[in-house]
Amino acid sequence: MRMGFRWFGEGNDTISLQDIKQIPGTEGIVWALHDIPVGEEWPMEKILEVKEQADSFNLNIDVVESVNIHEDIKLGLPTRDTYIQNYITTIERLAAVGVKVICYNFMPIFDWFRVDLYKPLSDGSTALFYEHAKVKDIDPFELVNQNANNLEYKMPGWEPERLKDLSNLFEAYKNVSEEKLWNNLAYFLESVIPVAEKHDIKMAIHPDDPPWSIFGLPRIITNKENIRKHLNLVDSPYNGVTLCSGSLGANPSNNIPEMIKEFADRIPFAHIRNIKVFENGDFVETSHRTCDGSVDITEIVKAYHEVGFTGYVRPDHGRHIWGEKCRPGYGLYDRALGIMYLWGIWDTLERMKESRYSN
Ligand code: CS2
Ligand code: MN
Repeated sequence: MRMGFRWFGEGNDTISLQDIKQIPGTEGIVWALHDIPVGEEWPMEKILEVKEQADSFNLNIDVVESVNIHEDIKLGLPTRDTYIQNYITTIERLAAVGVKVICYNFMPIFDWFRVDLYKPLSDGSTALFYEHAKVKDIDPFELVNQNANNLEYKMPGWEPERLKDLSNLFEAYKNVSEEKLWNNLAYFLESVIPVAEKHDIKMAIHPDDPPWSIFGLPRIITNKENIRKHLNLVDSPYNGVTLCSGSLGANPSNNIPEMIKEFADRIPFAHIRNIKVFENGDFVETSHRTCDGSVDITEIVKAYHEVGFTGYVRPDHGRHIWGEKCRPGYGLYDRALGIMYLWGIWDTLERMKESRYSN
């Protein structure tokens, strides 16, 4: 597996490329141009700027997360063709600088959704927290405004220019059933996958987080059957999945090692992280260690090892520990610890494999 670390860019992250370089076994940054509004083409000079920065630390830029999808594409509006064209231009430019994987998601309006970004844990750290009952009852407008006003950093999908449009967006999604969202996804894939094939760049959809409908909005990338359905919409190695153990793991009936084995050759990129799921449906982010949460990280790494995974991987959200001030879920310390845990399991499995052969 090839380890990467998400980086939000110069001036947009508390973490430096030098910090990332010092995490053992980390080859690259997982990056994006976060200041380009969704739907616009990514300017080549800005892409090259990131490449130069990464090059100077000898870090690769092979994985982009995310090139976000304009709502008009998800809604299936006539204007989608312009946005798809812009998307294609961005794919071509990214391919030209050697990008290998583009992660994206197809969640209406919101990206990952939590109720509390700084839930205190018993060890004195804080972490992202999802409270099932609250999400069922709360008015999304109230919650979003609270969070948008309080945040030092923009949350993914919570960009102010989109939030002011929130009621129109909710209105527009009233006409979009799950089936329609599937059709709109198929339309998008049919346009972009041939381009991805031509330029040898893999498209990898991120599962919905949490993997169920919230606020009455459709969500479709939620479980094994639906991932299979997605992969079959356009049956190409360039139409893949970013298998995120934390997003899928919020539903305890999702068997992630099973998915890794079934979809092995369609997972160009993996997110590995743990969460603790409670009986009432709440969940909180924990350290990556298996015994700290509900997701069996050991079994997951073992499954990747068994299928001979050579794709890209990154740790995902971590807790905020040691007093670190950082983007919610994206501190240096807990994610760096996560990487060491993943390598610990991986290296042990490698050693066991070698000794099996030598005995
Ligand atoms: C996710 C998303 O992995 C993550 O951090 O929670 O924010 C993810 O980056 C996007 O959904 C991918 O498009
Ligand atoms: Mn993820």
